[in-house]
Amino acid sequence: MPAGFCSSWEIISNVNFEGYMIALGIRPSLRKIALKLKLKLRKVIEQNGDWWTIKTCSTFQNYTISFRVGQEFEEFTEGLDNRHVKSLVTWQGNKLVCEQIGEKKNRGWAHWIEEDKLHLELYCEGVVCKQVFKKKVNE
Ligand code: VL7
Repeated sequence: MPAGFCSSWEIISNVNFEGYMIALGIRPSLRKIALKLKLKLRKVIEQNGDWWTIKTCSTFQNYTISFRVGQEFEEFTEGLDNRHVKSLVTWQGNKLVCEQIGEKKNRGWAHWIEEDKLHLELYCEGVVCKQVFKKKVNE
């Protein structure tokens, strides 16, 4: 299994975050808050046996999912677009890919490692947001 995901990560670029939020139907007031912290997002990725946890952290709020690769789970995107989706994370080569089946078509994300950086693409109805994270240096 591809390694190197488990770490704390800080964002270094975030392209079309607003387009992704619009595709999700996030209201303008929340988009405004989110855009202010769009370059302060962090990811904390942990793995315990088969269980993965991905925490997305900001000064405003955090969002956490836990899953097993290959096992569908119910996801409630609480504090984001507040939708219920059926999610499934699988490996596609070296990419950790999630499909989020629900009201929004072609929704999901893909994570992979490239040159010590964590890459993330977020998809919703043909819109793509691209984020890159670098390893957080312990203080
Ligand atoms: C999850 C947020 C914008 C609403 C708040 C903005 C700041 C920070 O799905 C995601 O990550 C996956 C893959 O790593 C694991 O869950 C992205 C954050 C994207 C979308 C919606 C703006 C409200 C919130 C928690």
